[in-house]
Amino acid sequence: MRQFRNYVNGQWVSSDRVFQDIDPVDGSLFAEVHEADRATVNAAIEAGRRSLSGPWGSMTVNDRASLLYEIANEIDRRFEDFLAVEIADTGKTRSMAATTDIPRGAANFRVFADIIKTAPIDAFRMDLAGGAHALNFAVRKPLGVVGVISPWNLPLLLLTWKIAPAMACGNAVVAKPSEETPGTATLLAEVMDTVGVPAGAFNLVHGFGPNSAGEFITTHPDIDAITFTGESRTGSAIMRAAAEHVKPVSFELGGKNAGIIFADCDKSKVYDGMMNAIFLNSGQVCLNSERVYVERSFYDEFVNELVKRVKALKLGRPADPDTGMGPMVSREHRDKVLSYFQLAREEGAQILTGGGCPKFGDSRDNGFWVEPTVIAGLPEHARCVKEEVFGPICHVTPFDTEEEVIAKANDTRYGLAATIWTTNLSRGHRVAERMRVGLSWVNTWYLRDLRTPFGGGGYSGIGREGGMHSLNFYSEITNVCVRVDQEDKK
Ligand code: NAD
Ligand code: 6OD
Repeated sequence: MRQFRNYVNGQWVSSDRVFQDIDPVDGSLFAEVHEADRATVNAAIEAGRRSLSGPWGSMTVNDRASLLYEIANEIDRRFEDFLAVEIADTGKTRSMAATTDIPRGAANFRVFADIIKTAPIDAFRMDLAGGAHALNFAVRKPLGVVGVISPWNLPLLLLTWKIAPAMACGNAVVAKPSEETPGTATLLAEVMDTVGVPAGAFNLVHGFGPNSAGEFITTHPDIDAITFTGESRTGSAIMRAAAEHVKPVSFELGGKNAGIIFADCDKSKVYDGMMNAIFLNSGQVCLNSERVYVERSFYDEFVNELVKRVKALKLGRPADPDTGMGPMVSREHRDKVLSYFQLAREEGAQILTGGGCPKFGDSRDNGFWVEPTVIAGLPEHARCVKEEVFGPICHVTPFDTEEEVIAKANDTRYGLAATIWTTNLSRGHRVAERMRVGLSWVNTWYLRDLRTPFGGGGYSGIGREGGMHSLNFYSEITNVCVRVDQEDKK
């Protein structure tokens, strides 16, 4: 049986407590995972601290950037290993893992290597009375030991999205991947080992949240910052833990995102675009549109075509090129999504398609599948319109005016993303800017330039990462102010 172990101070660490890593396609056992106890997490944090005054701490920016490139190249070299493990952990389609998850895992290291090498610093000259002046300039230093806690939906992509800039800035990292998807994080530790990342600069611990590795990291007084992606409720628990020792936090949390379809949208693009926005990764992307608003004159046509396409979506094995959707990541998550299908019925929704579990007549019946689902007819205050499901479901509603749809889209405690479809250029700009979100897309969705700010407000998060925003979070910036007199006193 494959074993996923902890990686601490450049050594592989086993545990006598192991938990199971299950393949969600058919419920089979894929691997055993070694849960880090408190002593192992403490050792990881201490190793991180020591690395800052060892070879890792004395590397130049250029040397660090070269090492990040080597990590990216090694991920590329082991592409097929990463692909196989990511697929076994998540059940996602091979096409998605091969075009998004694994290449982005490598790209995150390259992008932040490039950005740190060219990152500007603030500098201000201040003239003083009597002809003297002062020169102010900012010095970028690592924060110290950063705790990285990540979710299961885009395991390698989201872990490296935080590890790469943290390491680019010279921090040591203690990373905890989701207990559901420990695989590619373990391969990443192998990569760090292979390319010679100094011991202690990167540490990996496996486990759960409360009373396990997640909590051991977030409550540790010697962690200098916490960067977290996951559910809003977990963010709230981590924020309480971080408050005790006044630690900076960067949070990328949940969403209940709106898709807005105007009748003048490009009909040759909107269906593919919205099928992706709703169902990519089986609806398990924080940016997915679970609320779809369609201008009334186009509503019937749009909904009929959407439902036709959803019915044609093939639920299949990851390697099958015809597969359009995979399973939910776990039994627990499948049950949560099914409970929302049930709630939709109780709230009086019309189920336009889906709403149940598929039957395959083969081993997939032991996996964690649900049907892609479209519902309609609920009032805006219904729980299914307000709460994040994080599954392959959307609620469709007609609207009449731009003002009305902006108000409805913004009527949420979340504030992550929106996608707007129109051929009216001014309207596209206008509506995008009025969305109360961190990310507005027009005539596209989840198109990413890694230099841009990424994140959300309200229940969707705290802060922005991406490009210089990441560097600013993962750095302690010291302003140095030097007084320069016009002449030296004799
Ligand atoms: P989750 O919050 O259950 O778990 C995320 C991570 O936190 C896991 O590693 C888990 O073990 C750990 N954890 C849980 N409780 C903890 C605690 N008390 N202390 C420390 N660590 C703890 O989230 P999930 O189910 O893995 O992911 C799905 C959620 O993530 C959805 O809400 C989704 O919207 C959100 N998400 C957001 C973004 C974004 O960029 N905004 C990206 C991906 C996923
Ligand atoms: O693409 C990214 O950088 C990113 N953070 C994506 C988040 C997706 C949420 O599920």
